Amino acid sequence: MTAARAPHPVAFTPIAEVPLRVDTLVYEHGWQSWSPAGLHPAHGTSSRPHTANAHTLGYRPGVPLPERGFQGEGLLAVLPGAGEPVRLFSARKPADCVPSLRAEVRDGRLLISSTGDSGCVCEQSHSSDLGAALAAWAEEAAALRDRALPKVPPVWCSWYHYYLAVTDEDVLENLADMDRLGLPVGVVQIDDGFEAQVGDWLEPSNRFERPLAEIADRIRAGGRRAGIWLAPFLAGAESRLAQDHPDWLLAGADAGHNWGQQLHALDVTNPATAEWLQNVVSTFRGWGFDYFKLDFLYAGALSGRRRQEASEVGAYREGLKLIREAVGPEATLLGCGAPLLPSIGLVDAMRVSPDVALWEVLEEADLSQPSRRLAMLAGRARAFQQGRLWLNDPDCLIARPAMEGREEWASHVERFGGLRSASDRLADLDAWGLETTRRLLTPARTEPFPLDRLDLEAAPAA
Ligand code: 9PG
Repeated sequence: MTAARAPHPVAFTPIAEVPLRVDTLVYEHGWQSWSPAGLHPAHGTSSRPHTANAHTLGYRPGVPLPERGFQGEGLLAVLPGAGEPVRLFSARKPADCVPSLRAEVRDGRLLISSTGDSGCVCEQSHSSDLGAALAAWAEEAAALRDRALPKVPPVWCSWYHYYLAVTDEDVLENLADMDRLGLPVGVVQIDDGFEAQVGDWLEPSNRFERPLAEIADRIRAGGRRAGIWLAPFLAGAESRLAQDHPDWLLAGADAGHNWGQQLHALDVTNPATAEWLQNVVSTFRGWGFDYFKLDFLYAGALSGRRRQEASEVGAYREGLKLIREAVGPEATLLGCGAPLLPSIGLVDAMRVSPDVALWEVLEEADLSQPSRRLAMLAGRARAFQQGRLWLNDPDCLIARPAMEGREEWASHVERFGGLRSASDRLADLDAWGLETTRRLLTPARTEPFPLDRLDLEAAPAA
């Protein structure tokens, strides 16, 4: 457990007031991939983290949430009531400044307030259709993207069966099974677990006997692309990276706690850190990997004392640009745990929800935690981003019998992905699992998600 830090004061300035009616709704868009997003009755209160660490890993780090009401990060909309136009508040220039936007009930009205100066926020009035308003916003924001959305083949990912215990043998077993079963997998992506430590990416864990370059060769020999998971802006306190190069770490920042250790963020404005980062990703590229699941990206946008003057969003975008420059235009970049608005234009695909889980935790959950139901809520609330900002990654299909609610989850993936990936040990699939995996593993859809299918439903008030 990390000790909770006293949040530094963050100033909110009122920017609008909306008369509150019984049917007034608020659309709240959280900071990063795992943060909640959804539509709520305006008199309610959205999800809150249960611990300081859950705040850092699932919400906007360092920015406190209001006691009651809502806080969108760079994007918040109010639906004043039947027939009234949607009022959409957003970052004017998401590559420069992403304001936090609050909606709170005050004296029978809904008060909207924002961080940042007035140049940072803008308000647009749209039709009374929320989906159309969000899609129009995304189409405008997509001006930051100067590459077309790439054709990404269907992906197999090691995470949701093997988790951290993945071995090179496991990857090869599934590779053989893809051929045996004739499954249309085009990218084999090794997830977390191959590395000695988070941060020490070029040192293998002792579960990998063969060099990663050899695994990539084996994957590519079957005509597939090789993919790798990295948390490029993180270093675990136990990593050699953190121990040998304390000056590469972002001073005064708390990147949270995971893998049984405190996490540090890297300061990519330090030229030595930038050089190391580019060397890591180009080494993987040289080994034959050209699909990168870039995870825990929130660490690149933490506040702290940087070597060179840069805003949080500016430093984050610089970090992603360094990676793109090193891997080249042909590689696919999938963001995960990633600040959403700050990533626009810099990733090809984006995880738009918390992790799916094999079964539901029954206690009333913080909405950023792994869960099928919560992944569906967030994935649906961010469906408008598909094909506009990036390829939406709804998270992997899990189709083996052990997956609770697998039919419902498969329908969600089929409807909302975007990127298509599957994460079972293929030998565990029964007839239904195999048929469903075969059917859902299509190349990523690049078309914008159709507006008439953005049926956002309001969640009951907390
Ligand atoms: C690998 C995994 C998988 C998964 C990612 C990410 O502590 N946390 O809040 C936490 C959230 C998400 C998470 C891990 C931890 O999962 O989304 O697909 O790649 O990392 O470690």
